[in-house]
Amino acid sequence: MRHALLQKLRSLAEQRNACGIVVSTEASVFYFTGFRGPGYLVYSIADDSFTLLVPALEFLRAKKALTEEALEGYLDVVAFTPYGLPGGLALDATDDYKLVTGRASDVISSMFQDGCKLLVETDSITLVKKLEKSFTVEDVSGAVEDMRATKEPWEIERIEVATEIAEAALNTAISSLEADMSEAEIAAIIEYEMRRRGAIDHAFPTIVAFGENTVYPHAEPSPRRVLGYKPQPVLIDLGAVYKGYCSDITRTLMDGATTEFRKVAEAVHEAVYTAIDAIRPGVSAHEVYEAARRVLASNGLDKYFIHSLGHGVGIEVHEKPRISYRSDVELREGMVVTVEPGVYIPGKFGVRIEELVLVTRKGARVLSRFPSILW
Ligand SMILES: [Mn+2]
Repeated sequence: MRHALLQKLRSLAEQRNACGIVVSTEASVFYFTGFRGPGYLVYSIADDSFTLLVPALEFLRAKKALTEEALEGYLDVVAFTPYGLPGGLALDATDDYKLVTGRASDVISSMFQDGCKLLVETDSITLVKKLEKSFTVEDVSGAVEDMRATKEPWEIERIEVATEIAEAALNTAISSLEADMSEAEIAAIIEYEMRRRGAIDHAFPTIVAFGENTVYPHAEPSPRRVLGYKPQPVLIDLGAVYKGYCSDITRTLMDGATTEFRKVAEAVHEAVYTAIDAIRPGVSAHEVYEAARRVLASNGLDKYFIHSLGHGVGIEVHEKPRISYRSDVELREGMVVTVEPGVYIPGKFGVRIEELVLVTRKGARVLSRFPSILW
């Protein structure tokens, strides 16, 4: 599985005539190694070797991750500690325990010849500044993001399970809705249900909004706002993390929907599916955005659509590609993206419907299965 991804890193180093690569964002280290935590994946062209450099306390967990991913022959784990461990190490008797003293940036620097070109994927300016003292540093964050944007079949399977978990939790939450329940209680039910069903975490703090709170795209669930007896719109945006991969879906419902709510919700629903119909490999992301916007405009609602249409979903809940009016990214087979137009009418209510979609060879496959018309 993942050794094919390591091969892509090796090719990148070769193409750019570099002496090596350092990958250091938690999401990308996880992508290439299956280890989630602080660490650095280092590739050296000179000895054609991959090293996962982790703080001493993470050593055993990193080893375990590599065993689980069948990466043992491809990648060495080395632990570092800035000042050494005063009590010595119970583990240093084992053959494979490698501990080096020094800061990560010094350990990395010692692996390469001064002055060579080093490719770096990081969000740490400190690391870049330190490496720049000895090497020509080239940022490859964009290239790594592009690799991650196209999903392997095993990644898609994980996203599908994360979606099933979120939808099961959503189903429980909707059936639990009662007049005396608060937004926070519904959010708590969702988070509990996702964990109970195998999610390791939520992909982002669950959004539950009732009534006027639905006008905020990122509403915060309140323990004081209860549903009550009067018909109210209910907006729920949730996602689970399963084996490191996220899901992301939104539904807006209303029991006893008003005519005005129904009209807006139907326009948003049409916008979602018109945009999904526009998805296929080779199409520009902004064209998909425009397809949704046109539907809202023909209903006089486009001025209430105040965010982008969607985003890539994978190890991170927001990753490449962005689907906005400015995005000229070409969609490719294997990308997983959200399609989530929303209409937020100040002082009244908001409606957002979000589907999770896989770009296929011919078009799009909607991964989210939960009914989208709930009024
Ligand atoms: Mn989203």
